[in-house]
Amino acid sequence: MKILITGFGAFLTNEENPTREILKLLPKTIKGHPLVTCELPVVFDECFDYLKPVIDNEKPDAIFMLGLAGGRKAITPERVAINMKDTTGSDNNGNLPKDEVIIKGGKNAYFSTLPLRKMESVLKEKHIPVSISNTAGLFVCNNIMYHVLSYIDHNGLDIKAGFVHVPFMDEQEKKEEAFSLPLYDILEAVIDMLKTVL
Ligand code: PCA
Repeated sequence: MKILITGFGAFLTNEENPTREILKLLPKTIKGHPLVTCELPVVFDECFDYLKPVIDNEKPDAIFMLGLAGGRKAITPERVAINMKDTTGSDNNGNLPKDEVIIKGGKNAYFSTLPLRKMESVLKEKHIPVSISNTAGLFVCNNIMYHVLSYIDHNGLDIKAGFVHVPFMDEQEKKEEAFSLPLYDILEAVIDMLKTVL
């Protein structure tokens, strides 16, 4: 079973992104199962133009997408992606969509097909803060999650997919009071969640 893991780099005021670091630190395999990583541009819709050929070439069995949600106090597996773009801060290409659908005529929403409760329980057992989130926001993370689940649906692909937001890492610059976790704790949490997918 092959898992494709995606992450993002810098965006808005975040000069670093723990998900980019995680892509660099992940092993090449888990229990003999290959992991493939891909850093995506923080740009509405282009993020999927970039990822689509990788999905077509790699033919993964699962797509595990990661992004930073600075300010959150836990690892948050996302339940749902919705067909909407709306933001007050621009993406890395200056796009500032307001009340725009992602795909005209597309379904309103898609649910994650990752094992959310299992992912939650393995992290709870290790006392890593975790909670299932019911909104991935309306910025680029929701955008990539929606595109990927829509692509899988429209092409009848046998691929499990979903998104997980992570909090700030201790190692990055942020407002002092903002919650953060050590990068290696986030990495361990990601590996534990990947094991539930395998
Ligand atoms: N987080 C942003 C986009 C890139 C990232 O890591 C988001 O939550 O939409």
